[in-house]
Amino acid sequence: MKNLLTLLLSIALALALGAGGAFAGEKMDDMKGMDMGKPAAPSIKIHKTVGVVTALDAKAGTVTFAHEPVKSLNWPAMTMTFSVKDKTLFDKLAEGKKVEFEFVKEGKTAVVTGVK
Ligand SMILES: [Cu+2]
Repeated sequence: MKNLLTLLLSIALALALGAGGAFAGEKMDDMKGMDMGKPAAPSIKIHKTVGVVTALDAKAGTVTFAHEPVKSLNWPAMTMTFSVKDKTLFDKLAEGKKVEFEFVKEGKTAVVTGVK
């Protein structure tokens, strides 16, 4: 329980910092020059699992996975919809395809950050 609380607090903090950073235009520009992919706060935990794409909507930026359990979140296997902000990830997604993917939690939303 304590670990979960710590995780939630760090996510809340990271989101607060992230929201602040969005208004700091200079900082964002600096980040673009660095080859470090998506600007994600280091305290945001990346979760990994395997899932089969059951639906996807590139326009809406969503993908539904029937995914295997996620140990780092204590999630059982389930079918759920994820948000996809990086539209290039749709190149690697297709209905019925089984992929390894990574995601982060942003509040109640799970955002896919990588697809293998
Ligand atoms: Cu799930």
